[in-house]
Amino acid sequence: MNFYVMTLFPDMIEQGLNTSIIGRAMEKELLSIKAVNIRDYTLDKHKRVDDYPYGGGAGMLMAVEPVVRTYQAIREDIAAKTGSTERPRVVYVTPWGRPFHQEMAREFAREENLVFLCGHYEGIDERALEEVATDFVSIGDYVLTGGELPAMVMIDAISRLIPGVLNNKDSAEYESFAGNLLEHPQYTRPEEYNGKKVPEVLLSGHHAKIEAWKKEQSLLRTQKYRPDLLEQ
Ligand code: 4GY
Repeated sequence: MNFYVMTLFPDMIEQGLNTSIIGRAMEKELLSIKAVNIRDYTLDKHKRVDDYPYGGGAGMLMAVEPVVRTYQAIREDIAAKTGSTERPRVVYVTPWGRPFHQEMAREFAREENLVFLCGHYEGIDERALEEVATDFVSIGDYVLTGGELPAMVMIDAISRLIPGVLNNKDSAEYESFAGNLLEHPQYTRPEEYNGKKVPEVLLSGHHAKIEAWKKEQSLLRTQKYRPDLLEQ
């Protein structure tokens, strides 16, 4: 999978995603992440990418031209790399988008190329969104200073679903949200800490009992913390 991120802060994307599991997946060429600086595509002689909103209001907006030109450059890159001239899905990350969830991550994980558009300031000229965006997605009901963190959140969630990214074949699905249940409590050594013992059943070696315990604990945890998941 090839990710592209249209951003004014490419370092943030590169620094944030080059470590740990995602970093190793890039080394293994299971995925690539290209952060494209929107400022490189402005035609303004002072390299400005923002301007005042028509009709007034607080703050500045990202102008249409640099965003559309960045998008065109990405399409050329995709064509050169894969031969594909299809329009890639372009996700605009915004608090007014559809709420991101695991099922959406699974759907995006099937794309060959996926583009994220990160806004800053007060947002982006609507005509740029009309030209390039295909999906509008939010990571939650709060307002951040830019779209980079949400884009990174989504890239992380999508990447771990790409075959080969996690070393354990089972781990991508057998986790919180897999069957609309939260994950059971987990323990590693030591067997006792501060008088707290690891639940007996986990040391029993009795696989059927262990599975039953995990199921029950998942259910209890879901009832306690996310009863809404059980109603779905
Ligand atoms: N929450 N989910 C979010 C966000 C910041 C101004 C548009 C969110 O997805 N994005 O808070 N984004 C704003 C900042 C431009 C994006």
